[in-house]
Amino acid sequence: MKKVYISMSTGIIHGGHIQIIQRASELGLVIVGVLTDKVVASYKNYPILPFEERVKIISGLKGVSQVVEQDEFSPKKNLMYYRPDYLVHGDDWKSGFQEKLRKECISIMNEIGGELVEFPYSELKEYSVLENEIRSKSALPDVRRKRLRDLLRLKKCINSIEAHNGLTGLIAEKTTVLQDGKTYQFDSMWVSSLCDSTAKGKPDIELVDMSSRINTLNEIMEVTTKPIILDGDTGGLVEHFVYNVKTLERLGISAIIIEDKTGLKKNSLFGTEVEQTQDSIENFTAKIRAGKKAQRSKDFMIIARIESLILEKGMEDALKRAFAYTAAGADGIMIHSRKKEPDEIFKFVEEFRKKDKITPIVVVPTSFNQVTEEEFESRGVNIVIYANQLTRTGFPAMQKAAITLLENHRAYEVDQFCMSIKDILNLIPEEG
Ligand code: SPV
Ligand code: MG
Repeated sequence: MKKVYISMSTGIIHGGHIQIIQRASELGLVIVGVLTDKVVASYKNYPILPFEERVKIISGLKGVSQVVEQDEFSPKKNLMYYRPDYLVHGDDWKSGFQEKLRKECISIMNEIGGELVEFPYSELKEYSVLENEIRSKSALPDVRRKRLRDLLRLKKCINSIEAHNGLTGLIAEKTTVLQDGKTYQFDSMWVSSLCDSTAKGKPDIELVDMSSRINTLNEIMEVTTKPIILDGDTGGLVEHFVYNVKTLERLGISAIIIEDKTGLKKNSLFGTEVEQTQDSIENFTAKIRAGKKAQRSKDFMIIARIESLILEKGMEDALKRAFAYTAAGADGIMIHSRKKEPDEIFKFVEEFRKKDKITPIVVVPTSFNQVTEEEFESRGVNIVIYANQLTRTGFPAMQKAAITLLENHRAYEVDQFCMSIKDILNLIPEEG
């Protein structure tokens, strides 16, 4: 009997899946490679059901002979091992980020003397409406809020990219890269105070108030499903913070990071060039405790950000604060630095991890930007935030276009930098 291989990630079985499996079983014994949770989370939303459940469901389907684990986005390893006669796939991977993978699979199948069989995706189109509907459920507050903790359980280190409006939210949500058989997407979004303020033409001094920050969050949440970490600046007055915690968790925000500064907040990357005052341990721990007490859901995270290194108060002060903040109930620690070299960040992580192996550590490598996520992970960091790169690349591109228009008194010269009208019209498809 011939062997047929299919990859599956779904947790919801609909008629379209049954149809593919039935057709595949007409070709031979069907082996289904079920994608692990980590792989599913790396190219689309966090799986609706855990791997073990998906295996049980798929094993029970008529026509499935064997279910195996697929621990990479590319089925390459399994194809080489099981050497099927047919690889079955929907033809929707002919374009988009999977195009490269398709070519690779064709050459593997040639190598092992097998063949790729593609089913027209158009026949399954009605099911994509159903899938979108199910996916949109992950944007609901209770589901989205817990995603950050889910991801932290699934991966040792996750990343986060800045988003400050619907469009940057969509970039954070959808950008996918396929590299060496693995897929990469951003795990979460960081709603930066710097970028939210900059987008409004305002300085980053806690001037953009919480109502306006919530408008930004809503705009992003309306078009995305990934978990959100809010840059909460100092958290404001304790009396206000407790209300804001409740509002944010009700919205479905996963975490707020508050920094241990007081008075007029200035951006940390100014360091000691401007006057900035660090809060006392006593006050800041009281704020953390009040926030944790106010919280209603179990998933929401309050992460304490330590400014000791930014303000040149020394490593000992940073560590003392870190342990005081976790003792007060902080769900994570963000350590910040504006040095180009990562040494003080690494030292902090090393010392903190000697006493605390579990509290998530967050870094924002804007200055120490040579360190890869893999290296941060190996040192014990759990969240890497790319805090401002979309704003810092988008702004000069727009400025260049504006200058070029003024210089040439027409739009012709700018056209070479522009996406096509067709692309901008199709950038955001209408739902339907
Ligand atoms: C932000 O993105 O607003 C931050 C990170 O707070 S930093 O700008 O590095 O202080
Ligand atoms: Mg900020």
